[in-house]
Amino acid sequence: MIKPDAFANGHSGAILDKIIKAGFKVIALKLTSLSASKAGEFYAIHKERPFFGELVAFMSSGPIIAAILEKDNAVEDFRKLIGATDPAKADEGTIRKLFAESLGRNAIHGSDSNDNAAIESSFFFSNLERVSI
Ligand code: FUP
Repeated sequence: MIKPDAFANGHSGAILDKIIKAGFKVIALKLTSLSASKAGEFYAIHKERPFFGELVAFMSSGPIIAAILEKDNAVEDFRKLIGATDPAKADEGTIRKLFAESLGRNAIHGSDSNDNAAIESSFFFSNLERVSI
């Protein structure tokens, strides 16, 4: 998911270009926005954390781009491509290093396991909205 900061700052095209050039196939793609309620549902795992309110407010503050990506070893390779959660700690050349504003406004989300990738894909997309490649 391209987050509201990266969308608002005009980085969506450059981010998608890096993702495709890194070998990921786009299986589904959607420009949308999250209500506070949907953002809270997406990040429910963090609901007891002190930053939850701020996270929900940010994630519902503007458009996002959701995508399903396919590649061998996709979860691990995508997390390498996006870099550490805090852009100040992200490696040079990673998407968060290049495009994120801060820990809370960090440009992009990537699923952290195959199981969560399946859950998060179904959060945004029906089967009709996915291509088979
Ligand atoms: P990541 O898997 O890299 O997206 O990171 P987490 O699941 O740990 O965190 C989800 C989001 O919560 C981050 F993208 C940004 C936000 N967050 C904060 O705002 N403060 C923190 O201390 C940790 C996470």
